[in-house]
Amino acid sequence: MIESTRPDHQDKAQELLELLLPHSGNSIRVGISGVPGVGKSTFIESFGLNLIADGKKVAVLAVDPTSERTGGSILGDKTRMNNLSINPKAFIRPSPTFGVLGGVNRLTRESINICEAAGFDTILVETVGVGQSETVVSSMVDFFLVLMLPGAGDDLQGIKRGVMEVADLLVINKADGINEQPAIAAQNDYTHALRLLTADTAEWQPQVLTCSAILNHGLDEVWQQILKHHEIQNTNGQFKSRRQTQLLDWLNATIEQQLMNDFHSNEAVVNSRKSIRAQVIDNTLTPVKAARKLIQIHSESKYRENKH
Ligand SMILES: Nc1nc2c(ncn2[C@@H]2O[C@H](COP(=O)(O)OP(=O)(O)OP(=O)(O)O)[C@@H](O)[C@H]2O)c(=O)[nH]1
Ligand SMILES: [Mg+2]
Repeated sequence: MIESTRPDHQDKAQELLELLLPHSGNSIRVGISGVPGVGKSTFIESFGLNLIADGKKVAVLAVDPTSERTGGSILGDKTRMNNLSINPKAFIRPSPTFGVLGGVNRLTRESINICEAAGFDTILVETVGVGQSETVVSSMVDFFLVLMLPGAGDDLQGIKRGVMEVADLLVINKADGINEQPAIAAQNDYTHALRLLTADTAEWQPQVLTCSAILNHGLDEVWQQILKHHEIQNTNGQFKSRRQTQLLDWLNATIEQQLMNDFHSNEAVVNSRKSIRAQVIDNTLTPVKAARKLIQIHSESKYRENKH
């Protein structure tokens, strides 16, 4: 229902979500990012099965920054999550293809709430580490984990500054076989790099761990970090305030998006826009006055609409 673009479905979906609100929120939300091929799906398969063995219920969602444009979707095949995808304690939802009203961003947030109401206590949100997707995902989770490759640490080329800033934990995956030593070298390099970026006084110092998703090595240490972070944030109140900030950001983003859509699709605005733009280009009207004029046209048209 929430994936439907039909307006009546949308209304129903929002009613449903409202009913579910009191039952959602009780989970740890973890974002998992990393370049294509780093082993995100393999990691989630092993990690998710460990959690289930520990008595948890695990939901896996995906944010695909490219799907809105191309219609592609990560997690499309589920082939790297063979056992997890058939486990009754797991729910895996691929990123929807394009056409979702308000975008994949909205959908993932709403899916998180629905999964929580359905009793999933651990939500894993997978995203490919490209473009803005890290920022988007880190703005909807409690903990942001970045998977890295061994060897890429030599000159730190593999990591973007923006990612370092949102990461709560870096994990060098594929630390097995011939990659075991390079993984430890990368761990040292990233540890030094992170120290330069984070203040000594910060209550949470992001660590760098190594793991092998395929051999299921080192994954328990990752979970321990998540639990430790959760405990600290619960104690100092940051868990609650981070979630509140996220809700308000979402509210603001939705308002902006809906107002912009309404404005740009307004017939009166569309009719006047061309000539007003021309005056701006001609330097006969300042951009600010032009904007005010268009906004005025929009309000007047809304006023007339309401009177009818
Ligand atoms: N040696 C080794 N190989 C691994 C490990 N984890 C994943 N791989 C392999 O790396 C390849 C990519 O793994 P995926 O789990 O599909 O990676 P991904 O990050 O989900 O990739 P995309 O979905 O394309 O972004 C596969 O061939 C995996 O078998 C690991 O811990 N060790
Ligand atoms: Mg994958």
